[in-house]
Formats: sequence, structure tokens, C-alpha cells
Amino acid sequence: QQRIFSGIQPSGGLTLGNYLGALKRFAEKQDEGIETVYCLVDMHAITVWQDPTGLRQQTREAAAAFIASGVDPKRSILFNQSQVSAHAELAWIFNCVARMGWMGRMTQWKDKTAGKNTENASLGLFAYPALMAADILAYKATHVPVGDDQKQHLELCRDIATKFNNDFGVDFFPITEPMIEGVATRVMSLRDGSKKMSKSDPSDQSRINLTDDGDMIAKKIKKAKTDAEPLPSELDGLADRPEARNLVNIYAALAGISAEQVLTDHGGAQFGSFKPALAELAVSVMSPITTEMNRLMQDPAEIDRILGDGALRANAIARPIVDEVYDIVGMIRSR
Ligand code: AQP
Repeated sequence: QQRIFSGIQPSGGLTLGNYLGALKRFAEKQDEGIETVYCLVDMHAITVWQDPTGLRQQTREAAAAFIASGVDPKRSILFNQSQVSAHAELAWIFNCVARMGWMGRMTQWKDKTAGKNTENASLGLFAYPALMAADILAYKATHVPVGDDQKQHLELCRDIATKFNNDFGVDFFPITEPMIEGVATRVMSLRDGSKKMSKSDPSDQSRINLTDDGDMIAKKIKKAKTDAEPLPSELDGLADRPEARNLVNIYAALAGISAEQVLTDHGGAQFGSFKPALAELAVSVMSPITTEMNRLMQDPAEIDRILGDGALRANAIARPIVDEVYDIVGMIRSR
């Protein structure tokens, strides 16, 4: 029996990268009839400073983005992490299973502290992957759809599950499989083809936000960094052209076709004509989502109700699993 878990940090407005790499696929997995548990990981978000009012707003906005992207809170479980205490409880156990060396090798930790004094980084940022493993394993999830950037954290989750099973001589946690699929596993910045499109990038021009209107989307695509060559007609021709490759991949993901097909259709075109075609496609796909998000955001109490209902259903799965972990570890449960 497959069970999918995945999450998104409400650490800012969501981007086209989050949509293509995560949200769109979350809805597809649900539509394939697999049991799906989706989480707004607010406890992950506070590993870097979040203004409390902003965090609440971003969490509701991210919930609206999930629903507007096709995640149906009746068919999927949709909730925010801090409402289900099993995540924090299991994370502590995993903090005691995982090793400092494992965490220190995580590229996200290195990237987020690059050029900074790690003395001042939060302990939570360092331990982030143990909480992520707890998110997944509190549901004994078998599969996790993620973007390419999360591959290393998924490997660490597998290491934690394996070590827990070995340390306690049990076959308790599954060895979860990452699902990194499609042409948009890593959508890159519009300003720099070597950097991931990210909600925390200081430049708003580097990303398309799910709240951007059509004019803004078109303007950002028009200004996107490119080279001066026309598009090639075969994939090989994109090898040393990261910015061009990124726009082709975005087109392919939005249109639901392969990158090869995009080049068959647009090979030889200059960016002066390809960019407007991409902008038109992006606006036609993203505008209905933005409109629906705005509609949902009119009723924050309804969003909170949906998250509360999801939390109850999530807790019903996670609570017995974490209670069993306490038994395995040797903790007295007399209640
Ligand atoms: N650029 C991207 N391309 C494809 N997938 C992406 N994801 C994020 N950016 C891209 C996928 O979205 C899911 C949620 O990610 P997250 O919000 O938990 O954190 P992140 O990966 O660190 O995303 P950001 O936007 O870069 O956030 P910040 O800036 O706060 O660190 C994951 O499945 C991720 O792979």
C-alpha cells in the first residue's frame, strides 16, 4: 500500500518552481488515487526568522495555493505541521539517532550558511533534515514527491530509518522512495541559470510568484536573462545554455509536453518570439490559479477550518505510529 507525504515551507510566497516541482505533481498523485498527506511545514519555516503575522498569512496563502492547484482537502489530508505534535516528538527521537556528521554534510545547510558565521545559525536549521525525516516517517510514507533539491534530505531520511531499524532490531520504518519526476524537477532563477528559483531569493525578478498577475508574469519573462542565439532544434544544443534550457523546460512543464517537443515546435526561433509565446502560456496556466487563491484568501476562517480538519485526520495516522516508537525505544507510557 503506497502512502505519499510531502510538504512545503510557508517561508514566503510560493513560486512557479514550487508549483511545477511540487504542487502540480501533488494534485496529480492524488488524482491517481494514492493516499496523499500534504503539510505546510511551519516548524521548518521558523528555522530562519519569520515575522509571526507574516507566517500566519503565508501559511494560509500556501494552503490556498495547494487547493487552487488542485489538491482537494477532502481527498488529500492538508494541514500545518505544528498542529500535529507527532512531528516534533519523532524529530527529537531522530535527533538522537542521526549523527552530527550527517547533518554537516547537507548541501542545504552549507548553502544557507555560506559566507555567514555558523555560530549564529539556529540549531533548528542544522537539525532540519531530522524534522523532515520525522514528517515523512510519522506516516510511514512510502513515497515522497519532491524537486531535485531535496534528494539529499530524502537519502538522509532513508539513513535515519535504516539506523533506527538496526539500532532497535526492528523492521518498523519503511525505506522511503523519492519521486523526482518530470521536466521541472529544478526550475532555475530567471536571472541566473545556475541558481534554483527560490522564494527566499532577494531579487523578485528572479522568480514568478503564484500571486503575480498576468502583466507581471509577462514582464518578468520578457526580462529573463538569455543568450543571443536562437533556440536549437535538438536538446544537445542546450547543453551549455542554462538560461535557454530553463525557459524551454518551463514551457514544456506548463504545456505538459517534452522539452524535445518544444524544440521541434520552436527550434530556430529567437527569444524575441519565444518569450512572448512562453509568457502567454504561463499566464493562461497560472492566472486561474492566482484568481482561485485570491478567492480562497477572502475567507481565512474557512482555510483555518480546513487545516484543523486535516490535522485531526493526520493525527489519527501519526499518533499510534509515534506511540509505538516510544515503546520500541523503551519509554514508559502509563496513560
Ligand atoms: N525551483 C524549484 N524547482 C522545482 N522544485 C522546487 N521546489 C522548490 N523550489 C523548486 C520544490 O518545492 C517543494 C517545497 O520546497 P520548500 O518550500 O520546502 O523549500 P525549498 O525547496 O527550500 O524551496 P525554496 O523556494 O527554495 O524555499 P526557501 O527559499 O525558503 O528555501 C520541494 O519539493 C522542493 O523540491
